[in-house]
Amino acid sequence: MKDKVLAFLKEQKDYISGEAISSRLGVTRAGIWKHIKKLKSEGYYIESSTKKGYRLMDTPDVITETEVASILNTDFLGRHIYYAEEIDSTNEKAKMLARNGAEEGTVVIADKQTMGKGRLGKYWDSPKGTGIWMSVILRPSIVPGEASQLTLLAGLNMCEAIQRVTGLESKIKWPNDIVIAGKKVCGILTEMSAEMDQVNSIVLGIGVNVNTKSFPKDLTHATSLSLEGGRVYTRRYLIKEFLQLFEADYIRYKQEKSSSTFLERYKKNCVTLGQDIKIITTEAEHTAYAMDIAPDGSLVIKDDKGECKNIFSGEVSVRGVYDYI
Ligand code: BT5
Repeated sequence: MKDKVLAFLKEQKDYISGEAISSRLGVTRAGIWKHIKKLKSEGYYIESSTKKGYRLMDTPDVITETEVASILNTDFLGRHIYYAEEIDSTNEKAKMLARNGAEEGTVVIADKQTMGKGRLGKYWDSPKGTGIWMSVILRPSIVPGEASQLTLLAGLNMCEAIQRVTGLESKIKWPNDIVIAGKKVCGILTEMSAEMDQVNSIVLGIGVNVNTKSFPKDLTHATSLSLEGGRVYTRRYLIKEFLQLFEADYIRYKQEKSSSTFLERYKKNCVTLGQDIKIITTEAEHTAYAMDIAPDGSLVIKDDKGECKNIFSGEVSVRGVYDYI
C-alpha cells in the first residue's frame, strides 16, 4: 500500500487531500498518514498542509526497492531487492536469504548498518543515508578457489561505475579496495557457502562512501565520493550503473569460465602494480614488489630475496611502502 500511495503522489502535479487519497486507494486517513510518515523516513520530501493536503516535492536520494527497481535495466541482478532502513549487516541478511533458497541476483540494500563488517573481523563504518551498503547473492557453478575472481570483477565494475557516474579517477588497490587520491572510498567483503568442489552461494558485500562528510578519527585513510568530487551524488544511479556493468561481465565470466574477459581492464585500473608494497599478515610484515595479477586473481610479487611468489587475498593486507596505497 505504501508503494501505491507513493505512485499516486507521483502522479499529482499539485497538493492532494488525505481524503482524496484515502477514497481513491480505499484506505483510512490514519492509514494514509502512517504510509506518508514511513515514506518521509525513507527520504522522500513530502510537504503536508492541513488545508491543502500532501505534495511530493522531491525524491532526493532514496534507495528503497521501489526506487532502485524503477531505474534498473538488468535481466536478473536486482530483480529481487530486499531493502532495510537499518540492519546489522547486509551480508548477514543476504547469507540468511541464500540459506533459505533466495534466487541468484537477489540484492540486499540498507540505509544504515549497525554492525557493518570488513574482512577478518574488522568493522565497516556505515552511517545512515550517506553510503551504499549492499550485498548481492550469486550462485555460479564454480569451485571455491575461483570465487576470488568474482570479487576482483565486482571491484573492477564498482571502480568503473564510480568513474562513469562521478567522473572521478577511482583506482583499485588489490584485491578489492577502491581508492581515490590515495584514500579508500569502497571496500568489498565476499563470503561463500561451499562444499569441497562446488560453491553453493556467494555473497558479495560492497560498501561505498558516497556522501559521507566526516569519518571516525581512526579512519584516517577513508574518503567519500562527495569529499573528492565536491558535490552530492544520488546513490541509486551508482547502484544502477554497478549492477548493469556487473551483470554483463558476470554473464560473460560464467560462459567463458575465465578471468581473461576482464583481467586486462582490472590491471589497467590497479594502482598496486609496479609499486613497492608492504604485505601484512597477522604474524608479520614484508616488503615486496608488485609485478602482476595472475589469471586466478592472485598478486604476483617479487620478494626482498628476489623470488617470485603468488599471494592470495583473504589472509593479507597490502599497503604502499610510504603511504596507504
Ligand atoms: C573491507 O574490509 O573493506 C570490506 C568492507 C565491506 C563492507 C560492506 S558494506 C555491505 C556489506 N555488509 C557488510 O557487513 N559488509 C559489506 P577490509 O579490507 O578488511 O577493511 C576494513 C578496514 O577499513 C577497517 O579496519 C577500517 O580501517 C577501514 N574502514 C572501516 N569503515 C570504513 C569506511 N566506511 N570507509 C573507509 N574505510 C573504512
